[in-house]
Amino acid sequence: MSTSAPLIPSPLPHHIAIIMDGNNRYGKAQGLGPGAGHIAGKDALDPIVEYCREVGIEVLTVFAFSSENWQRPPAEVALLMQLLALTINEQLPRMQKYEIQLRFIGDRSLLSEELRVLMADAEAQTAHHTAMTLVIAISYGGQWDIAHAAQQLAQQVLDGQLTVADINKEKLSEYVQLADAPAVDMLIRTGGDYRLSNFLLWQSAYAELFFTDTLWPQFSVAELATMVTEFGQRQRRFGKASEQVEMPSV
Ligand code: M2E
Repeated sequence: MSTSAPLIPSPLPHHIAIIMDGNNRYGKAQGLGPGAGHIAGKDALDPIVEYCREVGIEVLTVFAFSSENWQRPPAEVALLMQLLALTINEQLPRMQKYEIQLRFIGDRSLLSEELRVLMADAEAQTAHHTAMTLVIAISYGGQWDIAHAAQQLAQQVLDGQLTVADINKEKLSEYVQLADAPAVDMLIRTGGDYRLSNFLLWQSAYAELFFTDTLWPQFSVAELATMVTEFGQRQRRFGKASEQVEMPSV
């Protein structure tokens, strides 16, 4: 972690989510071998985590592997799975040292037993940390998340623990991933596309969206800090008209 404390923008987002896109294009542009872009992408995360922890972001969630990524070439999927295991082992000592809670969201049934054990152990070893929460979305999709929550509620109705009338957005919010975390209030996508790509659809209902052409391995703390500053300056209306919302005091 750096020694000079960064200027802290205000108000801060409570929960930043990042779609880390651009690894493959970065690798090709740099003339690197297959998978090298993902390795560069892995290493790009550390300074971002460090900045978020230092300025006081409560939760940082990153999209490491989506439900749709299973359709990528088998060799790339295998490499990403290996890279995930390597990264968890690499990151765990840092999480311990900086008291960061490590959590994973996504459909674990599609993952290897080895990766599932590694994830569960990392979560158990860091569950008591309070400096910040780093969430890694692996085999995750927003539509899977909502369907998975609906399935659990339907089972509770069948089991007589719930009535159909009990099911509303508050109840559903208790069953989606990260139910105990603050809603995503800032969602960033690198790599130049303007899509949510099925990431945290429920949790990001009111998120401020930020897009950048920067490829993920080249995304810097400076660019993130600029975005976080802009977040603080945006008028946030939550569906109300401008006249109903106080402009933030200068
Ligand atoms: C990550 C995974 O493209 C992905 C390759 C693996 C590393 N990565 C990017 C991650 O997002 C696990 C942890 Cl513990 C941290 C970061």
